Amino acid sequence: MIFGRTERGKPPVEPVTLKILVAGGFGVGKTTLVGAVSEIRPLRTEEVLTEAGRPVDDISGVEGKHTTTVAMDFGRITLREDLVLYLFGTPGQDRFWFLWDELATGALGAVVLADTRRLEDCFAAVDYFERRSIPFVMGVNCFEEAARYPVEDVRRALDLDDDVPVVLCDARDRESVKEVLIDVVRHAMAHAAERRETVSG
Ligand SMILES: Nc1nc2c(ncn2[C@@H]2O[C@H](COP(=O)(O)OP(=O)(O)OP(=O)(O)O)[C@@H](O)[C@H]2O)c(=O)[nH]1
Ligand SMILES: [Mg+2]
Repeated sequence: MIFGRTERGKPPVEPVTLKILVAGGFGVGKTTLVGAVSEIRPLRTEEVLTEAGRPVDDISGVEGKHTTTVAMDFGRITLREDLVLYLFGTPGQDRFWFLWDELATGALGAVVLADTRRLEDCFAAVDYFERRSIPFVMGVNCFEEAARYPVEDVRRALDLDDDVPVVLCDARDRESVKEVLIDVVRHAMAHAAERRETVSG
């Protein structure tokens, strides 16, 4: 190595780093998703759901849940030698909405996770990204206990545009989550190219 050059004379690859948000309703598996793919020990900000929080934290449908994200999840995954994603998981509860703008700054795209048993919980996240023209992919986290629906039914129920990818996934499974993240990058790239065309054309 001489001043950053490898023996073969090629400069070392400086990876492109992209910021991706992982959003969605309370308890849909955002923290699980970041933890499943991150190659660094994910940073978590979990707090115990307490009796005192019961009036404000609606845990119906996620009774088995004992902790919740209060600021963010952070993880990293190298998709290719020259492409690294930084993942930012948002808090799922309404009382943490004030953090979203901070987290969304500079994001290339997002995954909105949904649980078909509580589909309406992701309306707010969908709305948020649509309003700001941040490209997102809808990831349907397939919990064993939940009924399976065709992706087109989910699209219709959420009134998503035709170009928004809807994919079934398992937030606990590294390969499955990787596929979703690749979809986000592809979708965001297509979105950016389209925007450039609109501006120049
Ligand atoms: N069966 C099943 N359980 C899952 C799956 N994904 C997450 N879980 C479980 O669901 C619970 C909630 O997951 P979290 O990852 O904490 O959800 P979250 O979206 O980060 O929750 P908040 O930060 O509180 O909004 C945990 O107990 C997970 O183990 C899944 O795909 N299948
Ligand atoms: Mg969480």
